[in-house]
Amino acid sequence: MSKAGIITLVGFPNAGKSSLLNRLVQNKLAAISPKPQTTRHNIPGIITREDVQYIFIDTPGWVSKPKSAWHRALIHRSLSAMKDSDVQVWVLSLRQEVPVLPPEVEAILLKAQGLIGAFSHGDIISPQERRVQISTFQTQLHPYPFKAWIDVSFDQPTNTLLNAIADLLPESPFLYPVEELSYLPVRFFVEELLRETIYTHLREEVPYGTEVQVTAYKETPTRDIISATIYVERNSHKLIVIGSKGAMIKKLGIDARKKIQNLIGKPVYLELFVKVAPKWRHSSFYLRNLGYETF
Ligand SMILES: Nc1nc2c(ncn2[C@@H]2O[C@H](COP(=O)(O)OP(=O)(O)O)[C@@H](O)[C@H]2O)c(=O)[nH]1
Ligand SMILES: [Mg+2]
Repeated sequence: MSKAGIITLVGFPNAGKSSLLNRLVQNKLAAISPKPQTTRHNIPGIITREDVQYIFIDTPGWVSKPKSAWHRALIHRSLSAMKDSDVQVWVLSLRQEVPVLPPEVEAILLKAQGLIGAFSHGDIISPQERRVQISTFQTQLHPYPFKAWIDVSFDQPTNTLLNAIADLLPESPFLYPVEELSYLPVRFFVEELLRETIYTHLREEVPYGTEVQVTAYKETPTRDIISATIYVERNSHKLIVIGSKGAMIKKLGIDARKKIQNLIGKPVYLELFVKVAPKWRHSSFYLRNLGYETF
């Protein structure tokens, strides 16, 4: 009998969840950056290996001290994915302290049926520090029902993790066609790549205060024509995103277009607009329009 199920990648921001998703599915699905809150959606990535189908969900991650309606919406997204999953892979950066968990996260983890601890960032610390950190995590997190601990840092293969997950997945027919990589439309991944580009080129508060929406996507035989709007919180940020004589928006467009072309394997014409949505991170009106559930 085949196996199939949903595996959420959970943990604090910057632990390495999105990097792990991309490595597992061998594709760039999730945006990655050294800044927190780069991931804002539950991002599905599917792989099928022999008789096991893995439906991975990368999540935005937990925020210890939510400061806005937006933070609360991000936590809610992460929690709802966790509740619906067969296996939870908790990504723990060996560079970070043992974290204090938000109570609602702790409650779910304590009852988890298929919890795996996955270590990251072990490749950039000394071997001794790596061993010590791993045993510190294992001791401090012993109340949680971990079924396995696996080092998935960049210098380690991901096979061990895939095998450990397979042991925990239920018997089931495949839920998606074997060659399917994701179940979300291309425009979703276009937004993801645009956000990564913004996080790469803009500094300080500006990237957190931006949100991206693809407003039109037209496929033609020779190329895809895409329009997208970048929302910013303030007029001063709009000027930064556009840049002097349009230099920044041009750079963003060129860089994002390359990434999108790589993903879809076809030339792209990308048109970018910048709009001000005042305080959207605190406004349930804007949050709902941008696809967040609000509370
Ligand atoms: N050296 C090293 N860097 C990592 C590892 N995992 C993630 N990173 C880096 O850590 C940063 C945050 O990673 P990301 O996947 O976006 O974390 P997320 O917020 O949990 O999704 C990025 O700069 C990654 O390149 C790892 O195992 N080793
Ligand atoms: Mg991420």
